[in-house]
Amino acid sequence: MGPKSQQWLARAERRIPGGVNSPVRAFRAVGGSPPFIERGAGARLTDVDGRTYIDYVGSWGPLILGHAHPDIVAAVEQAARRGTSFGAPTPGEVELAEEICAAFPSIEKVRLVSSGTEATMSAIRLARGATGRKAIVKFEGCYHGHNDSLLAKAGSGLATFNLPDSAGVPEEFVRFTLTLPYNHFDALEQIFAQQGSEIAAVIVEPVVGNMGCVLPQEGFLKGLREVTQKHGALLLFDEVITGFRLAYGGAQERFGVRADLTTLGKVLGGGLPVGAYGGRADLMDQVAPLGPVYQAGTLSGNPLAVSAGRAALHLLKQPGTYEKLEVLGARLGDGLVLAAKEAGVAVVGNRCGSMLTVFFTDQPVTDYTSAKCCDTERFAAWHRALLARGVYWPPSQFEAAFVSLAHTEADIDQTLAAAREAFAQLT
Ligand code: KE4
Repeated sequence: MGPKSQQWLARAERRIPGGVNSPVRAFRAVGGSPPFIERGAGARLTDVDGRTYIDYVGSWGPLILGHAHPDIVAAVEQAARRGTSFGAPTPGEVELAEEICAAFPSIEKVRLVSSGTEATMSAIRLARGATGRKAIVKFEGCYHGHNDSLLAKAGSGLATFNLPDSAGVPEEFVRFTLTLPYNHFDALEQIFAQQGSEIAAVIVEPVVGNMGCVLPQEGFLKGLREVTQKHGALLLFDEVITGFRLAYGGAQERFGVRADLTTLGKVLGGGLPVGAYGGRADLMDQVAPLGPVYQAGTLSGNPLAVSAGRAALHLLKQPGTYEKLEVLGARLGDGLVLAAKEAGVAVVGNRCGSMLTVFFTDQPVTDYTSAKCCDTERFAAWHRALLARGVYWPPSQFEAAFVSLAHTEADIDQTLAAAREAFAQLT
């Protein structure tokens, strides 16, 4: 990290916990310190020391169109000139809601909020309010934001309720959360057989980004759909990462499974703060002011964020978008696995479209237990070597990397050259 970033970090740490406004940005998992970013343009970031990087974090998913896309910048500029926030309904929010419902057939009505956490917190509350049930099932390794009731980890036995996964969360707040292993359908069937009548919803990342990229095994999502239907529980797809990323209609379009409730964020905001939760009208009509489930937000549907989101979706709707992301994602993912093989480094590459992870292990990664077998020290060394060569890779083995429409094949090839050298440095 350059001298100016070091100065900024020292100054930041005096006033911001860890010097960052979100923990993963502190680079604790990979050692070293984070470069402080001055600007982004297309597929690249430039730090305060003038160093430029090819960016595969993409702000953790939102920047699928690359940084400072001219159409998005123009939309935000125009919106700002008309006022930044009114706390009153605007036509843009209606048009964005219509666009979301057109993209996701399972979403008949939608509420905009300002983050993914707000979206999942609200959707969980709605699921409980609509079903009158308390229990929520989640999966180990899936992250749905920092809602108290979801900062939970599996207790001693699968059927036992959870333990808090953060200080400050009373055990009572996670008493109705059940955590199961991802891709283990038998454990899910067992829980529903025992407690199905108490379960309000199952929340799942249909393709996981938060233990690194892990794909649903054949039949897993369809099984979730069937078992929740059978027991009167709701299926909640957390598509904050996958929505508009894996297809215009997200994982639901890609895998052909319809959720009862869906949460969105990241790409939906075009890089500005937007989250959303939506689903069947009979459920959404239970949300205030129509129904008894309360949820509110000063900046929900904010005109700037809405304008950025609408500009982003307009661009993503263009023909060929997801084919291009698939080609770039495959070039990068396959190239990285080959580069590791040629260097004699054991890795497993998981990829779905333009989201991917290089796991430093020689075993398949299908759930959190197998993800945790990775050699995180080796990943950290590889990450540092990439950064030194101008490639900005997510600073955690347990995060997904993202390719954008701004990346070119030349960028991918430059990345693969840097990766070959970084792998060689490990042996
Ligand atoms: P936010 O509250 O951070 O906007 O969204 C929470 C969230 C919900 N659901 C999924 C599937 C998510 O991935 C996230 C947030 N993702 C993390 C990293 N994968 C954001 C990065 C961070 O925490 O700084």
